[in-house]
Amino acid sequence: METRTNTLDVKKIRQDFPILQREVHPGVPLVYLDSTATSQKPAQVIDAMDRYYRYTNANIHRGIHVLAEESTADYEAARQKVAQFIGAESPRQVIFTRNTTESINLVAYSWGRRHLNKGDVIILTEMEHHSNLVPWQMLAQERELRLEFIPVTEDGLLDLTAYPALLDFKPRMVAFTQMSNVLGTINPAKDMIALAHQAGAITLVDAAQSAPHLPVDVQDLDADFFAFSAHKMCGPTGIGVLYGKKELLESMPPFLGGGDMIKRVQLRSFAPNELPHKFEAGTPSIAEAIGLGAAVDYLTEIGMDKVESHEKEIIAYALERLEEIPGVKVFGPEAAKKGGVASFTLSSIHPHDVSQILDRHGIAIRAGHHCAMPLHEKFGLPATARASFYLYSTREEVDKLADSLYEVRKIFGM
Ligand code: 7TS
Repeated sequence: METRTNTLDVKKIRQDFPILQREVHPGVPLVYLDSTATSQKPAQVIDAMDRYYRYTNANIHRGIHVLAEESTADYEAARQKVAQFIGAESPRQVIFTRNTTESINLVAYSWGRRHLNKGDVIILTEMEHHSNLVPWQMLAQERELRLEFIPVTEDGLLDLTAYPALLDFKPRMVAFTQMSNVLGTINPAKDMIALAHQAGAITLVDAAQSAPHLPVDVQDLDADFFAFSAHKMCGPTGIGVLYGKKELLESMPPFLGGGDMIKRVQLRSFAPNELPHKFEAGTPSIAEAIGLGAAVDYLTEIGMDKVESHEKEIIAYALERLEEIPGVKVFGPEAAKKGGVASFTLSSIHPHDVSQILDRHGIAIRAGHHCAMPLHEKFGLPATARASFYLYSTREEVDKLADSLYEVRKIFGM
């Protein structure tokens, strides 16, 4: 069994993930190839949350008792860890939200409604997840804004030759994904941001797929906003992050109103709290923040550069194995330009049927439009099957996927 790549001791890593020890049918072990949707969680994360509920549970920022103080300290320590993980100058620039979707909605709602007016232009790309499309569409409808799109090439890359002409429209915002959840394409975020800034635009990076899989540094990127979810990076559901530049966050009105986000309240008015609390109304996801902190510790100890190289090896091998299967077409660029995502079709077999047959072999993939309907339309497809990989994925699992796809062909008489 080939579980060690040049970079990671995958066998050892897999032992950290209790779910990877289970069988999904009698005698059939789980082959989890759906980490783009959500990653599995190591015991280190599960235990940190369990410990919190067993020994520390209390509401934060309010009680003057031991549990409340410990709980607050743990929650704020998690914020500090996240700040360090993404290279933020200060933890005050790290806002805890529910997920990437909420982070982007926060920016569209609060920054967008404060700063954008009729006729203003927003640039997006054709490969965006619905989370980085619909909030801008809602804002555009309300404010009569114009949305423009960087096209995607046949190879699944952004057609950046079209970008300068779009920047001539003097957009106010350029929002794009750093890694596509369908094509796996890694976009040149730093260059795209620099060009956007030269044109006077603010930038938002959808890092839902990049932060879990690549080393990221918001200051090096010079990103204005940067959004991601804990559940895709070994952390729990229910917590995400919005990073923002301080002066931008300070220029924005609160998103939700309620407890914790205020400094002072009178019957008819309020004064908002300091960053980051201004954007964290109500009791937050405390255990989840602590779980995210543990996930950051876990990934940091392994090393994001190693996670990235491991996935590069796995995706290169996966493309090699998939492309040898007659009838398989994988979408997106060559392995060197993408992360661990392989979306494919198998002849005219519906991806749901492919997924269902793979499930009999314990293989979990996703089938559908992966919340990127416009991108699928561009390629003239209602759906694709998608296998995605993470730090615990092995070459042996890729082999099982390939072998099972031959089975699918056989079942369909090919
Ligand atoms: N942006 C990208 C690029 C994503 O891949 C996803 C989730 C989101 C935003 C939204 O993240 P959420 O945590 O707010 O839901 N992508 C997927 C996926 O590909 N399959 O399931 C969820």
